[in-house]
Amino acid sequence: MTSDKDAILAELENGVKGLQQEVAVEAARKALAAGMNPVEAIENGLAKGIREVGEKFAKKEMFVVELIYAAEIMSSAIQVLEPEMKRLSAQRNVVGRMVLGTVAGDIHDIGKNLVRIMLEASGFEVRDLGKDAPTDSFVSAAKEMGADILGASSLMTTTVDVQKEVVNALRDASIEAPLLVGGAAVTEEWAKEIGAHYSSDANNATVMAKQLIGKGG
Ligand code: B1M
Repeated sequence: MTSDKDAILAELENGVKGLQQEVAVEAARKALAAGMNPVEAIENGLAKGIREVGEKFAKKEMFVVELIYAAEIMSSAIQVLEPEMKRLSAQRNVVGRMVLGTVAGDIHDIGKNLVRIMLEASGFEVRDLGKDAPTDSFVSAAKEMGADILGASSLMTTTVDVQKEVVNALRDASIEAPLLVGGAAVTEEWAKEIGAHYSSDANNATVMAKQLIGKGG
């Protein structure tokens, strides 16, 4: 049984890093058929593959077009897993309202989309600003929807500073809702330094978000 699971995780990882869309998508279907938790399939399979692609890209062993294709493959496999993610943590009552986006200058949105899926599944109404979201849009969306909490994702060392701009813009607009930050370039120390709250992954983001709005268990 464990070896079946390991084989599926390896196929998920290899489908992404080997740029084989059918392998990754088929492995996602197999993961569901085998009763695997979709979050585990993403974290221990697909995400391992895409991070390896990122390392190869950094070492100039892969081209940007391959990076783009690997990201597309990952997204299409996530689409297969998404309904089960939602079903597993489905909750009817709205626990809170959240504005979420990838900061200006940054177009990475796979992780942010996972965070949105998990938040929605655990009862949050989410206003998704998408990627490369202007700092002002965090403020205007928070006012419009009466957000209880905001979230800003950033994947690059060159765009983490923009999270600080979001903190400042919220403060200038007298918005007191907490800001959750995450993404590969973000650390707990950075979050503390800018007066935000850190979350390491999509699962943890839902736990943190609930705690921050006083709905944590
Ligand atoms: Co690019 N990229 N990329 N990229 N990319 C990185 C980030 C990089 C580290 C790769 C590398 O060189 N090793 C590097 C940044 C280096 C740096 O920091 N300075 C890099 C670069 C340089 C670039 C370009 C500049 C490349 C170029 O064009 N020359 C360009 C950026 C353009 C721009 O943004 N202005 C670029 C483009 C792209 C693609 C479009 C091809 C694609 C993104 C597609 C997409 O997102 N739709 C891409 C990808 C795929 C990556 C890597 C390989 C993988 C990112 C990913 O999807 N991971 C990445 C390498 C890496 O991260 N190690 C890399 C999987 C995902 C599930 O994890 O996003 O970390 P992650 O999300 C996690 C947690 O971080 C957390 O939860 C998620 C799930 O558990 N989380 C949050 C995320 N957001 C959160 C928010 C929260 C809480 C938790 O609260 C609000």
